[in-house]
Amino acid sequence: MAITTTSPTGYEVRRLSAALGAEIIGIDLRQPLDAATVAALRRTWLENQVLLFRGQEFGAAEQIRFSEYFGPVDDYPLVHFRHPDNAKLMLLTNAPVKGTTSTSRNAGARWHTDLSFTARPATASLLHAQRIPEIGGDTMFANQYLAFDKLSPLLREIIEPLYAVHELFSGRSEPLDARMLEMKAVHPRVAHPMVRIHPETRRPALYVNPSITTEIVGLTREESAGLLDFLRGHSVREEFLYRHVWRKGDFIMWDNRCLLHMAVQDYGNDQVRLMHRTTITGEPCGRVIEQPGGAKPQGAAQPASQSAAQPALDDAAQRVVNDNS
Ligand SMILES: O=C(O)CCC(=O)C(=O)O
Ligand SMILES: [Fe+2]
Repeated sequence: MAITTTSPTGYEVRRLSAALGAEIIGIDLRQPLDAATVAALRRTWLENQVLLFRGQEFGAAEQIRFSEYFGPVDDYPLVHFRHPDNAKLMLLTNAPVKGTTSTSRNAGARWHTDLSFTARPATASLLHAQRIPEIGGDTMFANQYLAFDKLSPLLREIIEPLYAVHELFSGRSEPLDARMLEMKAVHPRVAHPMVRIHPETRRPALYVNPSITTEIVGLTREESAGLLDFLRGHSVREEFLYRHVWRKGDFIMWDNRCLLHMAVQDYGNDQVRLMHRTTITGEPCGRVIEQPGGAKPQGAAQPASQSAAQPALDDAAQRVVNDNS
């Protein structure tokens, strides 16, 4: 495939790495876009998973307007990350916020996909670089279509029907503070398919969140740990990656349904990094396997998921729930 191509609506597309990503050249996001351009961008995004627009000097209103071309903008459920002046915007920074230590200063520091602790994981996340350290503070992305394709046919077949449990804050080694415990109570555990059929491209992608996937439904803890360990390493092999070195004014939109990402926290607090994030609400995916407060659901598991082809949560799922109580 050529490195640079021109879209039918006139913008240029320059590929960012062999694995994923495209820079869009020739669009000024301070202006509203027409429907044909939005449709073309959506196609380019689905083909490349990450879109990069450089040199975009716009404010919250323009970021929200652009985000809404791709779906409803979420007022982010992790409330402590919300921008203090605008619930549709997340503020990610290591600088103090209104005179207090920023709660988002360590956000996204491990490989993950956004909002997989809910049954509507984010479709897209969009990040606008306002202030960038002189060096460091990159963001890495890993293509999970490729991660799935590069498994052996037998392992693909084995994991295709499986579900895994995603649990908010489960990967943290430090004790949870009161606010986190409160958030955990309103976000019960969710079982997601380990291989997610992308709702738009219909391509299968590995869907294991290295930060918060705790176990595979129906396997013993030992079996589960072994397989998840392997998949955590496999899912971020070098040839699946793009690493973005930010410049002020860069605006990136990524697809959480087929990518992992992480913020590289290799800079000190003497250097300010400040990003504005918007999040697009996702399609229903997976099933809640506990109710808020940790209670078990009555009767059948809650409605599902990516397609009719996905099996319902069975007795094995219920056993995992019980084992954990
Ligand atoms: O700050 C970054 O580079 C990414 C943070 C993150 O995980 C996110 O915005 O979802
Ligand atoms: Fe994230």
